[in-house]
Amino acid sequence: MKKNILITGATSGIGLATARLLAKEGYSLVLCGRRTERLQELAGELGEMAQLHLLTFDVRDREAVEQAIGSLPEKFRTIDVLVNNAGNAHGLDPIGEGNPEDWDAMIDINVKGLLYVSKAVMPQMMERKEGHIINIGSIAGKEVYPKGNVYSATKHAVDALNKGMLQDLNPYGIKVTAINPGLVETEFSLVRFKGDEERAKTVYEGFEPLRPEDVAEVISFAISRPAHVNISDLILLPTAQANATIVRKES
Ligand code: NDP
Ligand code: 8X3
Repeated sequence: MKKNILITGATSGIGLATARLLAKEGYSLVLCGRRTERLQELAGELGEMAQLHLLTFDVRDREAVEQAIGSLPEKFRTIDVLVNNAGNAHGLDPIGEGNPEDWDAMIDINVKGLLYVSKAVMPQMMERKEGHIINIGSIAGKEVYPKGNVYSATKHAVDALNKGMLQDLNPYGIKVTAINPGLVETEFSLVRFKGDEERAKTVYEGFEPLRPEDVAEVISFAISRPAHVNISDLILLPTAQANATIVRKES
């Protein structure tokens, strides 16, 4: 039987592209996000290809996370793969000018949200001594770039949690994978710049960024490795990007 995969942040960008690809590949999917309408649209698009279940919750709300994942029907209750993808940057400011509400949002979503979802899913994997957790980190979790301060701190936390999960879940035979992309053109910058489309567009101008589908292919590859192979930590960059600060742009 094909694996059952839970994806957070399936309403947009990397999560959406991953849902589309994995549905095509015949996996059964639990698709999560806050925007119910988008989830329903996606179900309309993918429903004939794959078995789907939709969950609407905010990863910041621990009770809602527990309730949603606890309410999964029998058919979807065994989660073989968890893709911890939900997350965003909020703001891009020097630390002294940063907005504490943005800091709270990033810490609550990118770090605490990832923990809450993992906590709701891990016990059944530990019981079965089988499973796979894929954490979407970032190049910003490996290096810090100017004004990236708190976003980068949250992604460094994801990097640390990935390492911690690798160690603590090792006795249970659970695979743990971090995929750390560089610049991917999604709604990420639109969210970071609070809906400013012009500013968001400039982030991806003058070079060819990753497409969300590029990341989805790597997620699918990690999932489809044989039982004895685990991709533990992977950086994926557009060819034009050397690291967190160097991007070759055409002027
Ligand atoms: P998008 O903004 O396109 O997608 C973000 C997804 O996260 C949406 O589906 C959104 O769903 C979900 N999400 C955000 N906040 C919450 C919340 N509070 N509760 C539940 N779900 C939430 O961005 P990306 O696809 O680019 O981002 C996906 C992941 O990839 C993030 O972790 C990001 O940090 C990481 N990443 C992105 C890179 C990039 O350059 N784009 C590079 C490296 C890493 P909804 O709003 O419906 O809840
Ligand atoms: C997203 C990549 O460089 O915009 O994690 O922070 S970056």
